[in-house]
Amino acid sequence: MEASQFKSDQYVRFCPGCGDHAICMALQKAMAQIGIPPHQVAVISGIGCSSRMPHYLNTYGFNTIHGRGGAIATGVKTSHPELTVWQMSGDGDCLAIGGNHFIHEIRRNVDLNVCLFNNRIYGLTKGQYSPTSPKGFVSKSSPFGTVERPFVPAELVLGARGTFFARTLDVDVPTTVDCLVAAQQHKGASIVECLVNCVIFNNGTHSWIADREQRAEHSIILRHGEKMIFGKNNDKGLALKINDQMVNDQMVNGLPLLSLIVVDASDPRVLVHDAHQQDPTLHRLLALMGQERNLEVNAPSLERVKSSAQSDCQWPSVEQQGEGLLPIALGVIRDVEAETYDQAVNEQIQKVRASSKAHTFDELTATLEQWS
Ligand SMILES: Cc1ncc(C[n+]2csc(CCOP(=O)(O)OP(=O)(O)O)c2C)c(N)n1
Ligand code: SF4
Ligand SMILES: [Mg+2]
Repeated sequence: MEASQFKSDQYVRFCPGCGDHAICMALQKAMAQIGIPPHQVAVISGIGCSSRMPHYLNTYGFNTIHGRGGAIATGVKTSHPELTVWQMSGDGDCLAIGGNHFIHEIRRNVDLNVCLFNNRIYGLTKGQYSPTSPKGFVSKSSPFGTVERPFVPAELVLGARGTFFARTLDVDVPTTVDCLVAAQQHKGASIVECLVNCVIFNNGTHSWIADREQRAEHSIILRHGEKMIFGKNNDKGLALKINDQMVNDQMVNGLPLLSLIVVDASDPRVLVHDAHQQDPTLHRLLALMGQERNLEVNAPSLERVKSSAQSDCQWPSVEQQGEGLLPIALGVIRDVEAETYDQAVNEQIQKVRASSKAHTFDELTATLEQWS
């Protein structure tokens, strides 16, 4: 199929330069690659700039109410399991007003594909801070800087026992397409965090990895079965460190602390990515890598990190480096199997129907116990 078959005839109202344009294009490409015809696809959203996405995709669609896309998408998938259901949601829509629906669609493992557009701002309502804005962020609704601790979406997904999590970047369309295709192939709730730029109200929010010169040094694309290698010369790798030399200080309930470190790409300790590992310990470490720079506007590690960037990304030795210098993970971080809610509900309905004495309303009132 062609991407053009998934393009609607509607005028695209995202601002020129908005990262949502690129994700829209990646969605059309991914849908064509997946090959499920438009009439078997439903795209559900809440409210926000990113939630306008159903207008631009030539599929069934419903631009619903703020924060409720997850509840409606759950209903669509459960009542029409034959449909492929996507949910489009912003960081405000999904993590503020819709936070409760979000965690429960993940916990239930409803077979949905969720694009979480994280521009760390409320775009549509003109620039208020969101649950992913870093602490200290100055916005229309926080003129003196926020005093709140932000969410790391990956942490929330894994905390809700998520079975699929991927992270991608608006300016990297090929990786976005790969993540979207993998999300659709996964049976269960697939969350793809799309890091998007709001050129009007939060320009450059992801420039640490979005800027072409910095991206190779500051991010890593994880691929199942492949070595965790990154850097503009592919000269760095990720390895696991157990703080054995500090065991006495850092033992937690008898367990040593685990951390990821950057080593030379040729080091035999370089890890191979296993997205299908049920145990989420390593997925969590990978998903949280480099995230402390997203937590605070003036994160203590940032000055150090910035000065290393200015000096053309001179990475310090393993002994010198702190977690702030680990790259941000992109690609599919977790993809594990588990029973889905929609399948379980429908199997239960079949089972109850098969053993029930009443199959019509008349039979129900005539043969079974009645309530009034
Ligand atoms: C019940 C309700 N409360 C508040 C709003 C106002 N509102 C509309 S969109 C939005 C936030 C949008 O931010 P986000 O979800 O991050 O999407 P973006 O525009 O950044 O893509 C808010 C607060 C609303 N439409 N409905
Ligand atoms: S306000 Fe921001 S998020 Fe909304 S369309 Fe414009 S650039 Fe995109
Ligand atoms: Mg937003």
